[in-house]
Amino acid sequence: MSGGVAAGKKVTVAAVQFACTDVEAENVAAAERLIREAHKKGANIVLIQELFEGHYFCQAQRLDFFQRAKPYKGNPTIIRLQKLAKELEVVIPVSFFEEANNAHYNSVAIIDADGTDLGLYRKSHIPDGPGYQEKFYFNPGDTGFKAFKTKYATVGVGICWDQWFPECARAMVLQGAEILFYPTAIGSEPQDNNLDSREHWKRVMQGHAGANLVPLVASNRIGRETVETEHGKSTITFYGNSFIAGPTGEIVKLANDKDEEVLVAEFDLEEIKSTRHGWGIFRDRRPDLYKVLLTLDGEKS
Ligand code: PUT
Repeated sequence: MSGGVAAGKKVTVAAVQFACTDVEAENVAAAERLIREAHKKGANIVLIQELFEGHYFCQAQRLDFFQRAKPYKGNPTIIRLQKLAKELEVVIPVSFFEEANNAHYNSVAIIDADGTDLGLYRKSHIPDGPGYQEKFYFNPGDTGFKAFKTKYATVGVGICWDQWFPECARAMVLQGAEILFYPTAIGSEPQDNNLDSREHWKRVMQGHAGANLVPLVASNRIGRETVETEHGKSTITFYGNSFIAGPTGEIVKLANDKDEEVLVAEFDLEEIKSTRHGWGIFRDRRPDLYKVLLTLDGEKS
C-alpha cells in the first residue's frame, strides 16, 4: 500500500443505556434526557436501546401486549424525537413496536439531524425461545437491509437478533453504510441460569465491524424486568454492555451491566474509508461463489 490516508470526515457517535420502567412516558423522558447528555458530549448520532418505551414484553405471549403497538405514521414518540433531533441537530434511530393494519413489526425509524424521517427498517430475523418469544408478536420484516444517508454519515441499522447474522451487516455495508447501529434487548436466559451470552454477543458484532471495516455501535438495556406470563412470572436481567467498536473490531467504549451510561466516540470516516479500500476486502469479494448463501440447507440448485 502506498500514498497517504485521506482524513477529514469526523463523526461522533453515542450509545446510551438505561433501565426501562413499564411506563412509556418515563422511558421516553429518560431517552430524551440521555440524548441531551450525549449531545452535550458532542454526539452527532445517538443510539437508544431496542423497544425502549416499556418493559421487554416478549417474555410472555399475551394478547393485551399487542395494544402496545402503534402505527408508524403519527407515532407520538417518533414525533417527539423528531423535534429533539431538529433542536439538537442529531441523528436518532427510534426503535418501536409497529402496527401496520393486521401486521406487526419490530421497527426502527431513522430520524435525520433536521428532524426529517428518512424511513423505516423492519427487523428481519425474529428470535423465539424462552424469554424472547418475539415470533408471537412480530412478522418478519419486509423492508430488507438498508443504508440511510444522514447529515453526518450513511448508516445501517439492524435490530437485536439481526446482530447475529453477518449477512445483514455485509448487506448494509455493501449499500454504503459507513457505521452500523444495533439497538438491542438481551440479558439472562430464563431457562438456564448458567448461560451468559454477553461475551459471545460482543465478539460477534466486533467481527462485523472488523470484517466490514466500519465502526459499530450497540445499545442494550440494563435492569431486572419481571413480566406476568401465561405460566407465571418470568424474569430477565438485561446485561447492558453497550459498546462502540472501531473498524478493526476493537472495542473503544464499553458500558457495564448495571449503570445508566452515555458512551461517546469520534471516528474519521474518510480515514476509515481509505483504510477499507486499501485492505481490499470489497475488491476481493466473490459474489459469483456465494449463491449457496441464498439457500437454507446449503444445497446448490
Ligand atoms: N433479543 C433476543 C435475544 C435472544 C437470546 N436468546
